[in-house]
Amino acid sequence: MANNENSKDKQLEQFRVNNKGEKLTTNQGVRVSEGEHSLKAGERGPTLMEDFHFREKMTHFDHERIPERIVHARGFAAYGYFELYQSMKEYTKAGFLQDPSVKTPVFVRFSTVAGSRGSGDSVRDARGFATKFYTEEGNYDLVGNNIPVFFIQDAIKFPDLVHSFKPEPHNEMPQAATAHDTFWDFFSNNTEAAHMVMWNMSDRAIPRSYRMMEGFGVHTFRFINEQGKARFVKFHWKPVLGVKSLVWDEAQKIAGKDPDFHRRDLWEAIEMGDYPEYELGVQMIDEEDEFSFDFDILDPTKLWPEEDVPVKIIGKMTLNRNVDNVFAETEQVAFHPGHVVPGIDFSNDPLLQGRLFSYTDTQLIRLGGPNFHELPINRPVCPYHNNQRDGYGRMTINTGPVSYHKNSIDNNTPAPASEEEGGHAHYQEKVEGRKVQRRSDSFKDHYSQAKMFWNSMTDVEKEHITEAFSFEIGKVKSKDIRQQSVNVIGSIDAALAAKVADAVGVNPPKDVEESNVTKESPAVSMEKNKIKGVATRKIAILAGNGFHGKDVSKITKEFEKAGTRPEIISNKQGVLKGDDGTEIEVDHTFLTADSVLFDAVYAAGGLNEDPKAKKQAVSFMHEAFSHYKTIGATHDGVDFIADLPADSGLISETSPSKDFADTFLNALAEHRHWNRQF
Ligand code: HDD
Repeated sequence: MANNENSKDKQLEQFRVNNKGEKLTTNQGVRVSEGEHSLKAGERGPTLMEDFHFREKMTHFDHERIPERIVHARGFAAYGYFELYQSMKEYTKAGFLQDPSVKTPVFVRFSTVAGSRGSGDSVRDARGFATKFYTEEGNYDLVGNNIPVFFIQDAIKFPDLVHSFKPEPHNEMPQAATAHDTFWDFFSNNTEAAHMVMWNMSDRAIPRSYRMMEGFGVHTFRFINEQGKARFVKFHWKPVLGVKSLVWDEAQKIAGKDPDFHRRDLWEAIEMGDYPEYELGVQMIDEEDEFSFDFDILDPTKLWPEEDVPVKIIGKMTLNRNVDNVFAETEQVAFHPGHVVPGIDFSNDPLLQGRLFSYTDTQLIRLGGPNFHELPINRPVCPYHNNQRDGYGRMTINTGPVSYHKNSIDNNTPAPASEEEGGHAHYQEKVEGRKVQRRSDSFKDHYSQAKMFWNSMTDVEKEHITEAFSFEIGKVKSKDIRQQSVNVIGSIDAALAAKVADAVGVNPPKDVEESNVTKESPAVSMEKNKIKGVATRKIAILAGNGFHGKDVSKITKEFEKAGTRPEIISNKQGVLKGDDGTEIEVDHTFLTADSVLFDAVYAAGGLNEDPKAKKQAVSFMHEAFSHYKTIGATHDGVDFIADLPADSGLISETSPSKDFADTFLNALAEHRHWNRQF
């Protein structure tokens, strides 16, 4: 049976419940006649244990919370589908990668890594990008991040890494941040983290939107085709809208103004029909070329430069449906890098090998037992049959006496399938060696790709990385750790280390050998790969009564036509009247919105009469300017930006020309105007 994009949705339908219009019952289905008062001995007397409705309601409530994920606790998810552009038959026998006419349903959960479930969305952190493909051959999970490398090389160090970036144990501070002593102590003593930390200090770690970031499978996996030929493979997600980020000051303010910034953005985009899209790319290396690179392709702190191993775009994922219930779906979804289908297999990357243990283990405690695969969100869309039985929360009613293999009673079924019948057979890689607790010498180089990343940055990106290091290490209380951290940076780039040292009050590194790598990989630079566009970007229109009705309506319509999302901000809610009687509904006030929540601002006028509103509008515009955003003003709105220096991102026209909206939109397509930085 060919899969289709709706097969998961159809399966979920049988679990959906809506209580609207129904009578209140207990979980046993008994209707209750009283919902406000517990059973008491006399109106002013004690509550009686006999009140089964009270007991049941209270017990259920007392158990509502489950442990949050140890990492990636804060996340948000959506449904969609994956479609293939071209058959990948030559490289893999994975069923969902054969036929471009098949659409595979997916569920994607995006997350931050360090923060608790209630932490802010816009913190500096890697973002999780976990995709569950509900294929006809079973679930395939691609559990990646928005950064293509990882902090450590061996999974045994994962608890150390996580302990170092989580809030410090003695005072549980800071929340959702690496800017503290233990993380930088870890960094300076575990230099394999150098490359990933460069990415973390870059603007990649403060994405504008989940819709505007890349995803990476990080590890080297294997593709295996029908003939049994294997190739090494790395997976990439490339957002159709391009990769866009916030600026650090803005990100920090958003964490206060709207801690739900990224989940709201994803939710609203899907509700409005602006479906996020990501193309799937693969990099492949023939097994014969395993040792042809100046790094070990099994080392998860290394990427395969896209200039050397091109990314082949093979399909596209579209997210088009929000969840019905965040707990049931987003919270209970259980990902696992070990959920693979025939045609996809593992490599010996020691980080991946350890992950293969950790994920089931964590779900057992988090989801309370071994039957979490039966939760609606986790069920495959194809049937599954085996002799696993019982355990907490078992939902399946397995009939018949047989729960063992081999058996005569059921004619030796369920029986393993041959490869021809679609059975997954582990790739028969030849392995030999002594049992050792050592790391290969080929994993020893910690700095070359960190330096390559630095070499690949534009001046603007370098400046942001320098500031990020200065901020993070500047928050470290121990001067020794600040010094050690700067010394490690010195092994990447001496000039960068000197700047950070100056900012954080320690000495530039002495006797530290700087990496002499000159190689660049332009593909890792956001700025060099900028995709210009305005679709789905949010424009704040500042307006008050008396605005120029004709001009402002025309400009707003042009903004909408271009696919942007304009919203009206004023000093109070309600309806605004223009000079010609045009009416517009206010979306937000200066109290409920803020410039950091928008991509651009247009001051349309009408607010000058009220001195307080004028002040708020001026500060709104100035803040947007300081975050390098596009600013436009017409009519008396131009007064708000009178003292700002002219540049290509500032469009001020008292009587707007017919090109005003176009000029504004072209400037918005640039995303930010970095010339203001220097
Ligand atoms: Fe992990 C969750 C991604 C290394 C152990 N990881 C988790 C999630 C993502 C990643 C996206 C959230 C899934 C969701 O939304 O439910 N993890 C990665 C990547 C890694 C990585 C890209 C490196 C390449 N992880 C890693 C290691 C270990 C773990 C080395 C342990 C050996 N990860 C876990 C976990 C989590 C998890 C503790 C917490 C919640 C969960 O699994 O379901 O098992």
